[in-house]
This record gives sequence, structure tokens and C-alpha cells, in this order.
Amino acid sequence: MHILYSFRRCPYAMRARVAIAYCLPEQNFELREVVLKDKPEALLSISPKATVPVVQLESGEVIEESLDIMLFALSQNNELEKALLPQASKANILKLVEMNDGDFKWALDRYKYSDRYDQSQSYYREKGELFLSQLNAQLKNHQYLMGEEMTLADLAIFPFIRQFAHVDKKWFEASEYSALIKWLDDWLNSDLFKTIMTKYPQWREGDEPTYFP
Ligand SMILES: N[C@@H](CCC(=O)N[C@@H](CS)C(=O)NCC(=O)O)C(=O)O
Repeated sequence: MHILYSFRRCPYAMRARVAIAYCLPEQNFELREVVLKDKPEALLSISPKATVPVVQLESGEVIEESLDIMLFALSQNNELEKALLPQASKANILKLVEMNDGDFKWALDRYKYSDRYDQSQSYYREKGELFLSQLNAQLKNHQYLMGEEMTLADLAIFPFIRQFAHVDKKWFEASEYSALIKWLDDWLNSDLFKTIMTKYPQWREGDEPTYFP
């Protein structure tokens, strides 16, 4: 069985779980819930960089980047791969995910933990808003980020917008990004989201397997 090392609240792990739950609902992964301050030896030995999520395939192959785990899940489901990553918009989808993982994540970390950084919280929030306003503009006329159909971009980005929103919920909810607020709300109320947010105890060597999804 494939093994998924995960951490419930990590946005990268969330995107991996979402892709797996959506594309491979019938496939059982063994889910191993990791506590970041107490990483299991089994994870460290296959992935010395020791971030989550990590997938170890049945074949032994290790996938240690969340986006690669998503692409793996898509590659196992031809129909959904075509829908979520259409050839014609593939480059744009991946570019948007790259912006999320790059400049936006940079701003998000600093907005969330501004006391550890040089600038004020509002300074970092404004940096993050560059991305929020771009997404909001894309969502004004469409249900999803790339148009009327859900794509990999929606799956990969929403956990980070959720985290940004959580830093100051009141601010987010009162903000001008109403299309983005609705899009995030739809995500948070979806069955898919509930499936991936199940709570699991910390995994320890020798535990009975927990299956996901
Ligand atoms: N580029 C990695 C980033 C993953 C990542 O940074 N995950 C965080 C948790 S949200 C982590 O594992 N950090 C290691 C630590 O805190 O020890 C990916 O996309 O999978």
C-alpha cells in the first residue's frame, strides 16, 4: 500500500490529501499523521529534508513535494487529469500555483508571524493582498480560478488562502475580496474538505494502519 505522511493543518499536506481524495477515492493510502516536533524515524529515513507531505509508493519510490504528489494523484485518473490540468491552460495553472508557493507564501508566513520579522503586519498583509486581489478578479466572473471548471489551481491554492484568512478572520471577511470569500467558503463547506480534515492521532511505528481517504 502507498504511504502518506501528513500533518492535518499543513496547507501543503492539505493540497496533497485533497488531490488524493478527489482523484483516487477508491485507493487506500496508509495515512501516517506526523507531529512536526517529533518526526518519526521512518519518515526521516526516506526523506531527510523531512517536510510533509511525503508519499512512499508501494514500489518504494518517494515523492516529497506536495505538487508532485498532486500530479501523481492526477496521473492515476486520466479523466480527472484532463479536467483538472487541461493541456491548453496547463502553463497558466502551474504559473498561478508557483505565484502562490513563491511570493504569496512568503507574505503569508510574515503576515502570520509578523512579530518575528522587521516590517509591520499590515506591510506583509498588503504584499499578500496583491495575490488576493488577482484571484478575486479571476473569480468575479467565474466559479473557479481558471474559469467555470475546477482545476488543479483551486485544489492547490485554497489551503493557503484559508491560512491567510485565519490570521485575521474579521479583516478577511470585511475585505473587498467578496468573490474570493465566497470561493473559500464553498471550499470549507464542501464534503471534500470535511473528508480531508478528519483528525488522526500521531502515528507511531507499530500502529495499526489508518486508511485514507
Ligand atoms: N515544498 C514543500 C513544503 C512542505 C512544507 O514546508 N511543509 C511544512 C509543514 S506545513 C513542513 O513540513 N515543515 C517542516 C518542519 O516544520 O519541520 C512541499 O510542497 O511539499
